[in-house]
Amino acid sequence: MLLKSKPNWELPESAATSESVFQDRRRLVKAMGLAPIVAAGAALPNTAAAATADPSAKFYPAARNLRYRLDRPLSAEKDATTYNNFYEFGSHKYISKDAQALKTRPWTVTFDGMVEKKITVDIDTLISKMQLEERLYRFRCVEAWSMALPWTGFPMADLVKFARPLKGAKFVMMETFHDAAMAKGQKQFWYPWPYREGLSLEEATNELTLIGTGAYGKPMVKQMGAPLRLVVPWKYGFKSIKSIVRFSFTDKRPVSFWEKVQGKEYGFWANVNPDVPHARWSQATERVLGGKGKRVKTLLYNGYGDQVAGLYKDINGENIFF
Ligand SMILES: Nc1nc2c(c(=O)[nH]1)N[C@H]1C(S)=C(S)[C@@H](COP(=O)(O)O)O[C@H]1N2
Ligand SMILES: [Mo]
Repeated sequence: MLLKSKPNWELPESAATSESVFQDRRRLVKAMGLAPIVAAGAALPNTAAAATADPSAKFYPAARNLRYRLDRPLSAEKDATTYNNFYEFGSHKYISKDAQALKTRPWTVTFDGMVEKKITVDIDTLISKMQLEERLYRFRCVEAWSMALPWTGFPMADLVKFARPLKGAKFVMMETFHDAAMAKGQKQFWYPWPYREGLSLEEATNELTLIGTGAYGKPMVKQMGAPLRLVVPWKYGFKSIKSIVRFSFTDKRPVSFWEKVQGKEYGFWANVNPDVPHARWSQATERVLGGKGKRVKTLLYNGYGDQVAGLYKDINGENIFF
């Protein structure tokens, strides 16, 4: 993000999939009794396929929670899976092939810091304890492009309950894997690996805050942050940390990855606001991915003010919008 984002003309221009088309495809998949491709692979008498199959595939597609509606068409799956920010695999958008090096099983998640008891749990055990649902959310990157996505996951509030933080905990720090042999981008020593992000506990337990385990009715693809990522739709995209291995509860505000790199441009709160420009560009409008260069007005809190504005009413003396 220190680099200028790619100019529009470098992007593939595929049309957005409308919600109804997407639902039809899901219905078709269901009617055919087909689980996603990985699960079908597991059914074959092929041990290699079985060994690499995603054990969580059986939970997809999850039922859609109709409380969360969009004001625009969903982004095409192809756009969401081929235009990504995942600096662990390179500091540009076209990392989807390289990201296939990410090994997502075995995968454990650790809960530590101010918790009743430190817990390390296998990802599939964790997922099996949670109720997965699908939600349609807008997504706004600080670089002023946006998408609309069908996430699958569970409320982060349920994860916090599972972790059993102590009364004095006020924030949760999240951490991505750190393995430079697997993720070549982590050889770029000038970045403060591993990627870290943080939320206040009120933010983490807000109804909108989702722990994403999938998208487009399937387990999360690697380039989008498999097997577990954060989804906070009212904040700039860099807050939505991918491929999480650790949740650490604390009474001190954590310093996030981009805050460490360039704190004057990428703050802790990073709530979307069209009237507060980034240090180097305006945030007033956004380029809709797959929208043939179309720009739309950016909404305060990315349109989620009803749910989240109250979180910030007592925060004084600092800018909650970058
Ligand atoms: N670990 C990690 N998480 C990350 C990033 C990253 O580079 N590494 N990029 C962030 C940024 S800047 C954005 S916009 C979103 C992009 O998510 P997407 O590729 O699924 O659209 O992931 C966020 N989470
Ligand atoms: Mo971003």
